[in-house]
Amino acid sequence: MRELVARYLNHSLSRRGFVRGLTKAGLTATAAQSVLSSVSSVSVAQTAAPAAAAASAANAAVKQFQGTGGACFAEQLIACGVKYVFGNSASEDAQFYEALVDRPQLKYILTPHEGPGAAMAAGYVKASGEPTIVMQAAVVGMANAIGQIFNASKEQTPLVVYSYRTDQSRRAGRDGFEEVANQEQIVQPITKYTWLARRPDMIPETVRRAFKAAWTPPHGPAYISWHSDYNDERPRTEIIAQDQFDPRMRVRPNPDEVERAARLLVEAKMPLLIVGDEITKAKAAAKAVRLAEMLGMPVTQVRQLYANFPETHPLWVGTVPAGTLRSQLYPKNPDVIINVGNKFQHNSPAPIVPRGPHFIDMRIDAGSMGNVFLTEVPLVADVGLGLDDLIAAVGQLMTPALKQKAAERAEEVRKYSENAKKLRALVANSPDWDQSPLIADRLTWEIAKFADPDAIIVNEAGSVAMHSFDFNPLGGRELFYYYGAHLGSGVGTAAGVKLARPNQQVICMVGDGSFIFGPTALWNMARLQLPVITVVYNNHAYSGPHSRVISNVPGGRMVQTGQFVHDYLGDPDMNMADIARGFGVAGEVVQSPAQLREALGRARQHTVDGKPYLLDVQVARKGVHWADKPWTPPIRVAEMRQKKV
Ligand SMILES: Cc1ncc(C[n+]2csc(CCOP(=O)(O)OP(=O)(O)O)c2C)c(N)n1
Ligand SMILES: [Mg+2]
Repeated sequence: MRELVARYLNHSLSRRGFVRGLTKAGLTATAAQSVLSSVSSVSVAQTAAPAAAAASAANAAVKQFQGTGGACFAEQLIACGVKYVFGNSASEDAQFYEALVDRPQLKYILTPHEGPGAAMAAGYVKASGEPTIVMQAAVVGMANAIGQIFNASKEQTPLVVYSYRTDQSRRAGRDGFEEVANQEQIVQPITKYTWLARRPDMIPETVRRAFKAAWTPPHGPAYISWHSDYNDERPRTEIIAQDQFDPRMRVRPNPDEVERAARLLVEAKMPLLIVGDEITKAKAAAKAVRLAEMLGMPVTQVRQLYANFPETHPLWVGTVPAGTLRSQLYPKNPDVIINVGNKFQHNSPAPIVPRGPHFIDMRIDAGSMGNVFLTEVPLVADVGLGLDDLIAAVGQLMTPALKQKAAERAEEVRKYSENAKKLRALVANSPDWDQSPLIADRLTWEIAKFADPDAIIVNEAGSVAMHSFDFNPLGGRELFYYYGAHLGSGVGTAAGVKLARPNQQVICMVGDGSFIFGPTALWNMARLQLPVITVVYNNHAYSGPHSRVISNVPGGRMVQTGQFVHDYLGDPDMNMADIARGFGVAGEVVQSPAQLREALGRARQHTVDGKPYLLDVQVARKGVHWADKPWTPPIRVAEMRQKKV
């Protein structure tokens, strides 16, 4: 009966055919008439809405559409502004692929593994600010994408993900092929919106809700799904443009709080600005600079995805070294701290901002406010608009005496930051500077010297310190850091970033361990002609986990015996240039600093010619208790073999 109702509602069955079907199914003529009248009221409501919409010129953005579920899906994606679909083959999406043939504006990029594929989509979203969708085959494909959905959730990336349910609506619940109960709930804790559409005609609305949830600040991933047979049905439905359902949450802060914040800032002895990713997302770095300059206020950042303030600016005092502001060398005792756009990742029991100083907290992510810090001065706002208001309020209060005070403070900060810059440059004085294999700091320094003034650095280089780049969100070098920390994102992210920004140099710095979690995006670079330079810091090890294990069990048996089961990736050594070649990307292994410069030259030539290139740079293992040839567990099946087969 359910099928009859669906066919009647989507106009593939006449009234007479519907009643005949019902009586055949065993209903009496009266019961069949009663079902007809209740179903007809739904049908009238469905068709009345389109009629009203057509009458209204203002509603031109609402389009009536009838086609397969797959075509409805494609139509709604186009209406959402999607240009690229990142997918991995899913046979039950056949009608969607069919719909793409005559919709060339929707371009499908096949990614051979869902993890790097989702990273590529996320990289594209982050670098372009444009919507996209990632799709995979049912739960089997979704499982591979979960790591990147997790990253998107941590990084607040508006990534929309879809996979159908292989359990079709008429056989679900029987533990069928690729079926898992409550598939969509697997990702619920790491998405802003998770939904299973219950009818084919609900596909576009479900897609719209996913885009609305993902793209309403604070951003985050959304996951949608439906029974795969819905893709084959032919519902009649509405397709609606994105701007018609965007709540346009670009909000200004509470004016009373702005006034209080301005007063605290101008009266502060030593204010401190912490910048966060919402600044980059709102393209508000110039405003953050303006506020800092008005007040002669030093600026810092704790762990984030982007570099949100020009690192060459004299008010920039460097990133907080050890997670909490207590570890900050300068200023030692700020009395007013203002956060603009950082949601804070607390990695120790102590709050990042200590209790004591006044705390002004400006961000759109109200959900992350008031959890660890007190809401002394909460400025819930789009940080671009919030900074506008705060700059205006501070401007009103600035007397000549206060301006003088700010100028003196700016001079003090400048002295500190110039000195800190000199100290940072001492990295090149390391006694191991010219050694082969290279020390990681030398490699980073060489890349920084080589990179274009507006290069984009995608960094997933494990335990490597970032220095020497002088990132500058105001048109200089940009950083995409692996904040989410599910490894295997770097190469995919770099591919997506290059797709979004073809006219900027993109360099991917990646640890060997991280690289091997997700190299398949190299194939996308080769196929799409994405000239990214990938540099692998190949220390044949998990250096970070090595050091962290020792700090957890400092004098234990592992240290005494040198038996670390978890950290050595050599024996045999992996050759990343060979792996790249297999994906159609040229590259080479680099042993020494001298070779590196020449190799970087070849990398540049390849990218100028439109081709990606990979450098597998041999990097020294640093840190305590590394043997030259580390021990590996003596599991050798050769000894167990009795037959030479
Ligand atoms: C998907 C995933 N698996 C495991 C980890 C745990 N983990 C953190 S760092 C790391 C090793 C990274 O190695 P590499 O990229 O070579 O950097 P290195 O530590 O050598 O600098 C691992 C396995 C993780 N973060 N993500
Ligand atoms: Mg490594």
